[in-house]
Amino acid sequence: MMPTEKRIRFYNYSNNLEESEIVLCGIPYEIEGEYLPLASQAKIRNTNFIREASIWLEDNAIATPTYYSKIKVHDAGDIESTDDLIKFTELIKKKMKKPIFFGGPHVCTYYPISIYKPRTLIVLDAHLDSKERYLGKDFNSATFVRRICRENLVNEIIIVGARAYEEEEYRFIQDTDKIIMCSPSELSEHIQINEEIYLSIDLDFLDSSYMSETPYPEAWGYTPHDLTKILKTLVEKKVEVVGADVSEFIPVHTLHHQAALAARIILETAALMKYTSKRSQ
Ligand SMILES: [Mn+2]
Repeated sequence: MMPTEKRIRFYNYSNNLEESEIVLCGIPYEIEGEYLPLASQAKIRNTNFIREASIWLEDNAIATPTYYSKIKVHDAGDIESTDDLIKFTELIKKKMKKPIFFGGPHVCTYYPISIYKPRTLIVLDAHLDSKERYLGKDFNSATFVRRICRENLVNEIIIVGARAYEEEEYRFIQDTDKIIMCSPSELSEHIQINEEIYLSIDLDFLDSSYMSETPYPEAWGYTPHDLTKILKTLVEKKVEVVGADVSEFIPVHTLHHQAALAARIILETAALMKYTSKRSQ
């Protein structure tokens, strides 16, 4: 029912749940039955490939003046079903912890959003994920932003870095005043000081030359430096990050350096959460 304990813990974090403010939870790509042909080609589970890469990373945070080892993080293992994801997120919220979900399909963002209902959802993504239907279904990683919008789960959705979409979903976004599309450099003007946010990072936000271990890689994209600037913007705005995810990782080619980049992004997200947290100041 609850996430399983794994032998490899992310970044060797050994803190237990009670003493940690931040809780990591892996999501295997198979969870929603999405993109199974590609997922089944992966030679190793996405979450454990990232965990293994994380062990060898150095300690300094890049966007915030801290060290990863100073952050109390609990690795709760992997979620195995969406029912478990819902139950686990409810438990973490009740315990007033901040979750970071990693590796899984982007549709999984819907569940923590429906439970935390943050004021603002910030999505870094090459895509809009706002289609009416995709592959014959109205709920999956290409449509879930539209559902969050329709169900009024948040006040505002800011999509940063989108560069690949259909006319129909682009029009939907233009017609709603709930969703803003912007570039990384424009993000600052759309966020209030102390804003409560959930941060969702689809790894295909990065240019496909940096990140190809993702099911829908896109060129004309962004660099890790652009991501650092975004994180620094969020620090300047003193946002309160209630939860986050780093999604869409499939190690089909077992490219270690890309797993290491994904692991760094997870650690940077934890550092942002810790550094901007009102509770720990
Ligand atoms: Mn996406």
